[in-house]
Amino acid sequence: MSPPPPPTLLLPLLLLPLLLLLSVVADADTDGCPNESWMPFGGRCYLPLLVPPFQTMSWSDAAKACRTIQPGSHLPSIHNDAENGAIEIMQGQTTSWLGLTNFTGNGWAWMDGTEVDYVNWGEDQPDDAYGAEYCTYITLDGTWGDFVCEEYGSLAICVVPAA
Ligand SMILES: [Ca+2]
Repeated sequence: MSPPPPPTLLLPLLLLPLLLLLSVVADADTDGCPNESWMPFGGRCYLPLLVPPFQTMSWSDAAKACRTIQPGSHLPSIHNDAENGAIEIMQGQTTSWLGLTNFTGNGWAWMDGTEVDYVNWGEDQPDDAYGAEYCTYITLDGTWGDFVCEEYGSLAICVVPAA
């Protein structure tokens, strides 16, 4: 019969199952997001719709796709450089729609009702170049442009507040 392990080894041996259990629980944690597909960032959860049939689409189709995939989710509002940079990374080699619209002609408003406290317009934007540029997208370099809403050309990134 072997002697019992010294006390200094006993404690780690007893803690090991507890640590394993905690790591499993941590893996299952979605940081308040609907599921593991959503990326937690800054108290919100992001889901780029990158797979077919969700690729580039019109602004209204993108907004609808978000509502369909997760009730309460919407196109992103952006309030600082960090959020702008995160979306720029998530969208990869495409552009994506933002939740910033000017449907009423009375000024730009975020669809989630948050204050327009940050903008990152590209040079000469918004320019309403086609006369009905009521929607906004984020370009490959992270700057924003106004654009025709029904143009099929940008990605949907859905956002929902973390629970
Ligand atoms: Ca424009």
